Amino acid sequence: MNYELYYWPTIQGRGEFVRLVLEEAGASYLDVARMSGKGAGMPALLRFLDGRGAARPPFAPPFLKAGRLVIGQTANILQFLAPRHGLAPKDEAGRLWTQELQLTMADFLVEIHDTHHPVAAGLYYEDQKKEARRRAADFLDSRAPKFLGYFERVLAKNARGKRYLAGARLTYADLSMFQIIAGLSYAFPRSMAAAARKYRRLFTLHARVQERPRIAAYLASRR
Ligand SMILES: N[C@@H](CCC(=O)N[C@@H](CS)C(=O)NCC(=O)O)C(=O)O
Repeated sequence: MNYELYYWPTIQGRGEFVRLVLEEAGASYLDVARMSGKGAGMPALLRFLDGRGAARPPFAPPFLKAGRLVIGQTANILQFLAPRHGLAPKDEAGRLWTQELQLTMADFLVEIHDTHHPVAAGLYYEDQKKEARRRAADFLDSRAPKFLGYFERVLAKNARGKRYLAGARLTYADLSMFQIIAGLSYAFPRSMAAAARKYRRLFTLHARVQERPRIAAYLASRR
């Protein structure tokens, strides 16, 4: 299947969680808003948001077009894609657990985002720097350790081995955790350098994902 990913063209954002699954799967996809020409670019993305592009319009990017399906909400997209490409557990309990981890990462992501946009998502970081400083301090003191500590424990408790978050094999939750650690390290380099000594399993997972041949090729590419 030829997938079409729709996401804001100039940032990684939530689109990156979908890209990582598509890249690890070796799937064929178009990153539509980053393309130019007829039926591509921002106009193509906006058509869906203003309701012209689909009978079931997504609220916000990312969304994925797969044949006639248009699927919104990051965790929902991943839950659709991953089993089709061997990136989700086969049993129901394993699938539910993987999706639970993904949704907890989605909660974490909102809090990460809000460190730079504590007053309003629509305002530039530069317009809310004072509030961002306060929010980031609390985030680094209490919220980040709570989330990171939780995921570190999940890795330690995995009865099927300590390499991945859910079960014995790589799942979409591991790809997303790679991106969470990468994003946090970009946003908070000093705190995350210290965190690397505390949350060793998570950082090892980040390195393990980064070294996977398809992910390494993707990270080295212009994509
Ligand atoms: N819960 C949704 C959130 C989607 C979302 O907030 N997308 C952002 C970009 S990462 C956006 O464009 N939001 C527009 C808005 O909230 O008005 C998901 O996980 O996909």
